[in-house]
Amino acid sequence: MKQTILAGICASILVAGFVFYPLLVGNSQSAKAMNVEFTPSGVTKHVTLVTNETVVQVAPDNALHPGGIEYNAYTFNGTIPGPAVAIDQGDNLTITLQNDGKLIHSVDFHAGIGDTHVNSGPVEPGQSHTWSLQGINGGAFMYHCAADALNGVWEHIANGMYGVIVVHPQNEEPAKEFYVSFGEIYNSADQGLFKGTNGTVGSFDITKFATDQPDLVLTNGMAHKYAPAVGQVSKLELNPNATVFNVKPGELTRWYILSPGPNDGVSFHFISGQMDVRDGFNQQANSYGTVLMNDETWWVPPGSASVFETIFPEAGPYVGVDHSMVDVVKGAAFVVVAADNSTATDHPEGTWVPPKGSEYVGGNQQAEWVSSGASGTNQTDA
Ligand SMILES: [Cu+2]
Repeated sequence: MKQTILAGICASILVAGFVFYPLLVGNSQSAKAMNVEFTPSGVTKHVTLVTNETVVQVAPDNALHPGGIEYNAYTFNGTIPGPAVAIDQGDNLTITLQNDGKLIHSVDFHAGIGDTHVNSGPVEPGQSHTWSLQGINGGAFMYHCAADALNGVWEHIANGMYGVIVVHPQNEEPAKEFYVSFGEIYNSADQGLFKGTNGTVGSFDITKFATDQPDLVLTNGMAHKYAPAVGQVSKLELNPNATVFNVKPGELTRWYILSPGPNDGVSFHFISGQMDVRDGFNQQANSYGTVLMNDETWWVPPGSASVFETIFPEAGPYVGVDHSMVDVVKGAAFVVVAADNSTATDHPEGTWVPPKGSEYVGGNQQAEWVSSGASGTNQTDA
């Protein structure tokens, strides 16, 4: 009976994909139609995304997951998530999708508008495809694999094929910026909390997926990646190799929070902090938008990214969490330490985003860019 229900669900999604896919092909919407004002920069940047199937460690060795957990992931550039891509509003971005894997992969860039700018279309093993989009709206947007014209898109996202693209608004203020994605893992080998997988490398579990029972919620590819421990009197070690976020008390910080799902969103909150939401959909102030000031918790729905700004006024610890508590247990928390000795470049691994005006395109990745017709160069970020 359960199999029948699952087959029905999958068939429904497939039918929806087939129905909607032709509607996505064809006319592009213009920036004018979106009522957005910006100045084309004349800059073209280029990023290469390489797709593959890769075993990734998704949970550290701790009491919750004895021995740690490895998983048969699908990846952009070998990691969950893929590289954080950043351009400035008005830039053009040329994307090359190169498929080094054994399965059909693709990519869908939410920052673009119009099918030919958003979707690569299916790229078969050994093939590549290059296309471009323009950064029209400022903000942070998801990109993800769309599999073979949506057939299997749920599995490819659940297996790790997602990332963020930041379009820096033309009126953006300088700030120390960080990127964190929260993504679910549905693992056929995971026997649950305090049990783990006993060394088995599991794969996508469609029953757990269809019944909304993720085993883990990853922060930039690993549960509790940036959370060393919980508890003061009774301490539970979460990750002995964790790195934490460092900021100066009083400095402006900006957070790009990606909620790739595939099913659940993120109730984002800073313990001991409040934040301003900069999602850009309220244009009453400017194209950047000033939506909510001094908010406590903000819902980032699955399939989107939000931009938050906050100042940590006092020295000491703060914690960024998905305030859905089951997700905290499954990995969705990270530690921020405010201290005067923090520097501008002391970002934890995987959290750096090329800032506005940067010559770099991808965080922690080789980046290529072509400016106003000048020749491209290969760069590696700091
Ligand atoms: Cu894929």
